[in-house]
Amino acid sequence: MATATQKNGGKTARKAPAAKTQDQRMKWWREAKFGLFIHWGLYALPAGTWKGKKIPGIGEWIQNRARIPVREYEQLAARFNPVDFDAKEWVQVAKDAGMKYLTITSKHHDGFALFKSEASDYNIVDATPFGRDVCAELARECRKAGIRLCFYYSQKQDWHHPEASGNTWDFDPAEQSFNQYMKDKGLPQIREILTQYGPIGLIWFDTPQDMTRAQSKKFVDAVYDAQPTCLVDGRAGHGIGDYESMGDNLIPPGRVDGDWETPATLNDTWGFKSYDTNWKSADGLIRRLVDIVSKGGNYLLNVGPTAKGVIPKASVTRLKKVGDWLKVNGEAIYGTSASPYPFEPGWGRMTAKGSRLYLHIFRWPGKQFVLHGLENKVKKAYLLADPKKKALACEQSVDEAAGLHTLQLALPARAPDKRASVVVLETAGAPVVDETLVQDGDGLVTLEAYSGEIRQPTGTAPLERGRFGTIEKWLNTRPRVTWQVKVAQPGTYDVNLLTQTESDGKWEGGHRAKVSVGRQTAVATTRKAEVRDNPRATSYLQDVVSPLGQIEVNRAGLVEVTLKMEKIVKKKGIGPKLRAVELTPA
Ligand code: H79
Repeated sequence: MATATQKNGGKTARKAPAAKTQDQRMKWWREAKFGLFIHWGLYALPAGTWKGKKIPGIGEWIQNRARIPVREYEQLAARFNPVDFDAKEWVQVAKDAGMKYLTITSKHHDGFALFKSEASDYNIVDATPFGRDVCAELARECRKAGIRLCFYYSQKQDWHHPEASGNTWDFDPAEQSFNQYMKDKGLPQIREILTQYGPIGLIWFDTPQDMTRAQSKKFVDAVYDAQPTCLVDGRAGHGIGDYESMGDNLIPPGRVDGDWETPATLNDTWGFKSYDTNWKSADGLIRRLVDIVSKGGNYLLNVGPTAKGVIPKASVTRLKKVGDWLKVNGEAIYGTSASPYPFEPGWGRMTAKGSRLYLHIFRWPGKQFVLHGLENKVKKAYLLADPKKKALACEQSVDEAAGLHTLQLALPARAPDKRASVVVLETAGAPVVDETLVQDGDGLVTLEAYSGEIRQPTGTAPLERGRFGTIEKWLNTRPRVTWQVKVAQPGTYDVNLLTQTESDGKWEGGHRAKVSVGRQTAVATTRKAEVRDNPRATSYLQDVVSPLGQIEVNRAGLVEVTLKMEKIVKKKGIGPKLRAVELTPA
C-alpha cells in the first residue's frame, strides 16, 4: 500500500481567538492510540433477526438488508427501554481496557438519534419509553474519568429522513433533495451534538459516497464553527478531515505516514447481533493494537451493547485483558510513534518514543535475539515487564563490507508474556535505522509484495497493488517484481512463494514461478504444499505456500531478488495473487 498522504498540512482551526496549530489540535489523539467505538441504537432490539429470519451482514444494517419500511422500523423506538444502561459502567469498560477516547453512534444510518434533538423527534428522549439522554450521561462520566467523548454521525445516509440517502425501499432517490435534509436535520444535529455536551474530541463521519465537495465542507465547517479544536475523521468526504480513516477492519501492511486510524470490530458486527460469537481472542487484539501503533495508527475498537444497555460480557472480558497488558506495557504504546523501520519484521513489531526503541516480541526467540539495522549505540536494554529493569547483556557490531549493523541481546529463555513481551532499548539519541529491507535476526528473509518494486515493461497490462498488500492482476509473463534486501547470513536458502486465496477460498496453481538472486535461480510450478492464515485478513483469506527449491547466497550484504512468472494459467482469470517470497535458511 502506498503511504498515506498527509491531509492536514498546515490546517488550523478557523475563527478561533487563539487558534491552535494542527499539531496542538492533534496532540491528545496522537498520544491516545486506543479508543472505544460504541454502536448502539434501535437495531440492538432485533439483534440480527427479523420476523424469525436471521438477516445476514452487520447488525446495524438490518433495516436495509431486510428492507424494513420506516413506518415499521420506527416502532422499535416504542420498545427501546435499556433499563440496565449505566454510563459509568460503559466508561469504566473503556478505562479498564486502557482506552483514552470513546466514540458513540450519536446517529447511525437508520436515522435514530441517541441524544435529545430539536431537529428531529426520532431520538431517544422523545421517542422511547426510556426517555434519557444517553449522550448527556456519557458526557458526564467521560469528563469524570478523563476519557474524551467523541460522536459518530452518519451524515449522508439517513434511512428515516425522506430527503437523505440510503433508503431506496421507501423513497425514490430521483425525488430527493440532499441539501434539504442537510438544512432540516443533518447540520442542525451536528450543532446540537457540539453544543449540548461540552467539549467533544472528534466527530466521526461515515460513508460520504456521492456527496459533493461543498456538502462535505459544510458538515466539516459546522463542526469547526461550533468547536474549533474538535477533530474530524477521514470520512467526511473529498479528503477533508484531520486524519485518514482506513477501511473497516483494515490494517495496512508496513508503516504509513500521516495520522490515521483503523476502526474495527471485536466479532463480525458493529451493532449487537445475538448470534455473532465469532470473537477475536485477547491475544489477537493485543497484537493488532501493537501492529497498528507500530505503523503509526490509532485503533478504534468496537462494542455493540444489547437492547437492555449491556456491553456483552465476551467483549468486556477481552477488553479487560488488553487493558491488563497495557498496564504493564502502556509505556510502549501511548505517545509513541511508528517504528523507524518501514517494514514488518517476522518476530513482532516496534514503536519508538524519544530515545527509546520498543521491541514488541510476538515470537520469542529463546535466549538470543538479533536485530539488524539499528545504528545508535544502545545504552541499556531491559524488559518492560521487569520492575527492576535489570539490564540485558547486549552487544553491537558493524560489518562495514556488508553495510550491516547488528545488535545481539541476551534474553531469558521464556517470554515474560507470550502474547507480546516488550524489550526497551535506550539509545543514544532518537533511534536511527537503516531503512533498507533486511533479513530478520532469526534468519528469515520475508519479501512481501508490498515492499517489492514492480518492474512493468511498457505495453503490458499493469500489475496492481491489492488492499491487503498483495500484487494482483499478474496475467502476463513479462513484468517482474524485485526486492533489494540486506542479507546477514550467507548460505543455502529454501525458497517459498506465498500466494493468496480469493475470499471464497478459490485458488489456482500450476503457474511457473522463478526467483533469482544473481545467477542463482529457484523455479517450480506453484502447488498447494501448505496453507496458512493470512495475517491481514484472518478467517477469510489464506496464503498458499508453494516451494520453489533452493538458492545459494554467497555473501552478506545487499542483494537483489527477482520474481518472474514464466508461465501463467489463466483458466479462472485470476492469476497468482502475490503475498510474499520467503527465504528460510536450509
Ligand atoms: O458503522 C459501521 C458500518 O455500519 C459502517 N461503517 C462502520 C464503521 C458502514 N456503512 N457502510 N459500510 C460500512 C459498508 C457496508 C457494506 C455492507 Fe452491505 C453492509 C455489506 C453488508 C452490509 C450493503 C448491504 C452492502 C452490501 C449489503
